[in-house]
Parts: sequence; C-alpha cells; structure tokens
Amino acid sequence: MTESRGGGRRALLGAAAGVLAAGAALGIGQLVAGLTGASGSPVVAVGQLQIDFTPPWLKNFAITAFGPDDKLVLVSGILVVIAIFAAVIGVAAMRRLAYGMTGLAVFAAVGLTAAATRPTATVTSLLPTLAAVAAAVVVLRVLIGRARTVTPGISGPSAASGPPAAREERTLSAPDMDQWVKGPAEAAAPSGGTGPAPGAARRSFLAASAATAGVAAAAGLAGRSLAERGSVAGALKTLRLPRPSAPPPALPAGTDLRIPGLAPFITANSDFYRVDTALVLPEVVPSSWQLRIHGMVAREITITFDELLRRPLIEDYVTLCCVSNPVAGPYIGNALWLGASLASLLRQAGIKAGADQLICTSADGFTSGTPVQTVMDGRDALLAVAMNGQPLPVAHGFPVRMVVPGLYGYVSATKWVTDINVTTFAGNYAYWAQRGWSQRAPIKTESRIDVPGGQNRVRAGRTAVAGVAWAQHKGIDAVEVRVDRGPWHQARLAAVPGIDTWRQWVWDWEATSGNHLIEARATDATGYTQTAAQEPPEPNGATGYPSVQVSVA
Ligand SMILES: Nc1nc2c(c(=O)[nH]1)N[C@H]1C(S)=C(S)[C@@H](COP(=O)(O)O)O[C@H]1N2
Ligand SMILES: [Mo]
Repeated sequence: MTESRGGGRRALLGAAAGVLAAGAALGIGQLVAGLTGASGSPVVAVGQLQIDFTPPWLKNFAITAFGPDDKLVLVSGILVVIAIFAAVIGVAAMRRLAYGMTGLAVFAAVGLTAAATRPTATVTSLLPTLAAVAAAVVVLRVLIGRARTVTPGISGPSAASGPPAAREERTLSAPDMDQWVKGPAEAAAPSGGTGPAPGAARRSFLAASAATAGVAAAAGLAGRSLAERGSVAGALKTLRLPRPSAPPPALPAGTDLRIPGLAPFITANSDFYRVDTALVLPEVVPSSWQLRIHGMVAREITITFDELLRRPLIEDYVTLCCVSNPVAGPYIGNALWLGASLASLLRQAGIKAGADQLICTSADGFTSGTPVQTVMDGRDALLAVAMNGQPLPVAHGFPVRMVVPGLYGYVSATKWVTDINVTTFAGNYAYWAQRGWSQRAPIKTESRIDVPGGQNRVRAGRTAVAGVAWAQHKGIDAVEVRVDRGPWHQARLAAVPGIDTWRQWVWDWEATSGNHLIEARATDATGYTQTAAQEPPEPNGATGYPSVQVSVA
C-alpha cells in the first residue's frame, strides 16, 4: 500500500513536471514567434497542419457541429492532447530521463514538420518550435530532478521494491547540485551524500514549478502582444477610401421586408459569416501589399495598394455564399463591396489564348481556382477593398480580397489575395479542388425559410412565412411555398438592386392548428427551379427544398 501510494505520488509529480514543461514550451514558443514574426506558435502550426489535412467530411462535420467556434474547438483539442501527452512524458521521465527526452523529441518532430510544411514557411518558421523544445528540455530536467528528491525510489522499477527505509535513504542521498550538473537520471543514483530534507525538497519542487508557470505565462503574454505590434489595426484606422467612380445601383424601396426573424437584406460586417482555413488571421498592411498577375499573360503586372486605389472603383451589392452551406444554412451573406475591376486589370496584362483558370493565392498560401471566362464576362468581378462602406475587416480579407458574383467562395472569393496566376484548369488544382471538391462551382439556385423560426410555435390565423432566395448573376424570378406537400403558392418577392444578390420573399399563410411541414423552392431568371433532390455540400453545393416543421396552437 505504501508502495502504490509512493508510486502514485511519483507519477503525479512526474505528470506535473511534464505539463509544466509543455507550458514553458508553449510560452517560449509564443514569445519567439512574436519576436521573429514567424507566422505562429507551434500550436498554430500544428493546428494549421491539421486543418490542411482534414478530410472534407470531417471539415464539414466541424463546420456543422461547431460553426464559427470550430477553430476554438480545434485549438482547445490540441491543447488537451498536448497536456495529456506531456503528462505521460513527465511520468516516463520520472523512471528514466531519457524516456522523457525521447517524448520531447517526438513533440519536436511533429512541431517542426508542421511549421516547415506551411506554404509560407521560411527558416524562421522553425525557431518558435526549436525554442519551445529547448525550454521543455531544461524545465523537464530541473523539475524531474527536484521531484525525485521529494519522492523515494527513483532509480527505476526495482527501486520501488526495496524496504521503505532503504528508499528513504536513497532520497536523502541525492545532492541537489548534482542534478543540475549531471541531469536527474544520473544524479538520482545513490551517492552516499546528504540531500535536502523532505520538506525542503518539496518546497524546492514547488518553487521551481511556480517559477516555471510564471515565466511561461509571462512569455506567452509578451509573445501575444509582440505579435500584435505593427498589426493592421493602425492601418485600418488611418485608411481613407476613395469614392467609387460610378455610384452603386440605387437601392430601390422595399428591398427589406423588415419581418422580425428574416435576415436583413444587407448583412452587417459583424454578422457576416466567416469561412477560411486561417487559424491566425493574416495581418497584411496596405503599405506592403502587392498583387502580382502572371502566368499566361502578355505583360506581367505587379500593383501596389495605392495604385489599386487610383483605378476606377466600382461599388456593388453581391451575395457571397459558401459551398459548405447546408440547405437552409447560415454561410451566406450580402454586402456592398467597393473594389477595382479584376477584368480591366487582366485585360491590361493581356490573357493569352488557352488560359481558362486563375489560380489566386492569399498571403497565407490558400488558393482558389476561378474561371477566366466568368471574370471576363462583364459581371462585377472585384478586387474589393471595402465592405458596407468600411475598409475590409481583417477576417474578411484586409486589405484586398476577390468577389465574383455567382461563384461559391472557395472558387472565387480569395481573401488577403496577393497573387494571380493565369493558367489552365487542366493539371492545376486549387486548395479545395486538391481535396476532392469540384474545380468549377457556380452557385446553385436555392432558398431558405427564416420565419417561422426559433421554437416554431405559431398561433392559428394569418402568419408570415418568409425567407431569402438566391441565384447570383441570374436573378430570382419566383419563390413558391407549400404546406404539408399540398399545392405550391406564389410568395411575394421583395425588390432587389440587381441580379447579384439574394432576394427576400414572404407568403401569408392561414395557419390552422396542428403540426405542419412548410417547404419552399426558388425559380431563377433562366427558368430553372431549384431541385427537390437532396445532395450534401460536397463536391459542389447542397441541394434540396428548405423546410420547417411548425406546430400551430
Ligand atoms: N485566403 C482565403 N480566402 C478564402 C478562404 C480561405 O480559406 N482563405 N475561404 C473561401 C471560402 S470557402 C469562402 S466561402 C469565402 C468566405 O468569405 P468570408 O469569410 O468573407 O465570408 O472566402 C473564401 N476565401
Ligand atoms: Mo466556402
């Protein structure tokens, strides 16, 4: 009994030493990331690696299950895994320091691989992980050394089987200084000297632990604030946006039916959905931003932010939509975008015959593959610099992103865009196309029922059924609603400024008591009616009628 309690205490101290070593690693890693401007701490690198290699079904699950919190869930998950692994390393190190060091080497290998395989990796990207592992090595050595003076029976499994008195003696025999010099594994062997009394040993372990935790936290916080220094926040505040050379289409009266619960016609920037692979938002200051257009062009072009702003700017309402949006899902939003014409810039570069795809790369290495023909056909394909009259929020691509009406975001809406390679679809796959999604993905004609929503408890009598419908760059011509698979009824459509936005609709329902199924379907201006066939988001967008189940009292 005494033995198992001693073993339990040894394991506990080892685990604590391991977790503290990991904490020191994360803190120091963050600090070095902040100092060197490496794109992120080891945790970020590992998280990013995980995002890039997540199979599409899992990515969909994460988006559906955790929504906007998916990144928080990922980071928390990584931290939990690290803590467990670190505790195991600590316990192993109590038996033999070499076991612990081997565990740290595995940590180092994972961290370095993650950092080195980022598309934006340079040699400095490895520094945070290297510093983190060095910190972990030092902390583990020191803490394990002290932990062993606290607990008896430290020199391997056989030690625990000795009589209590013998073990006590070994504990007392490890001089504290030796551990710094030789390392705990060797120092722990009985040497016949006198060691600290148990109380002093415990205090020494606690003091070292507290110091480690303090240094780790301070380093982590300092790293965070260093990373934010020279951030885009200042640039965002001082940026003055030019006025559009052509004003946006006048917003006709009645674009917004103002029905409680119905998505407003314009989505506020703060409410706009966000989907991207960036665990840490790229911070691109306008003064360093450049866009290079190259590949199958007559003249390569590199344009600065100031030069972009001097071009004629267009302002237009465009509804963006994510291919991962499930039927009736939230990954869609409508904004007023201000930007330069992408087509005019490409005409200046001179697209060579045979080119049919733009591979557009962001500052963080994401790529989208956009059809040349779509960008050039006269629609407002923009290099956007503003959203709803404000400079682009960092999360939405500051300082410049692409917006192409009619295409899902992953094939058109590259945020933080810095490079456009004019090329072909044949043999060239962008980020999501490499992961099994379609190379070409026009937005499908779809609709959503917003009202009734919530608990879907409705009073008998006249009730508004309302929602939005979209078929970007085709336009919505009709929305129909049916109850309990009965006949279709025409909904009333709200006004729209053009064909590139979603359109609100409402139908007045004489609700009768009981449970009812309400469904909707949209018809676009080409005469196509959205299909009832249910398809999942992958590989090119979900289909099926949106529906709500209501109980009428
Ligand atoms: N750099 C970058 N741009 C990106 C993405 C990304 O992961 N990285 N995701 C795309 C996808 S899938 C969508 S749906 C839109 C979403 O734009 P939003 O976050 O501004 O709503 O951005 C697109 N642009
Ligand atoms: Mo998307």
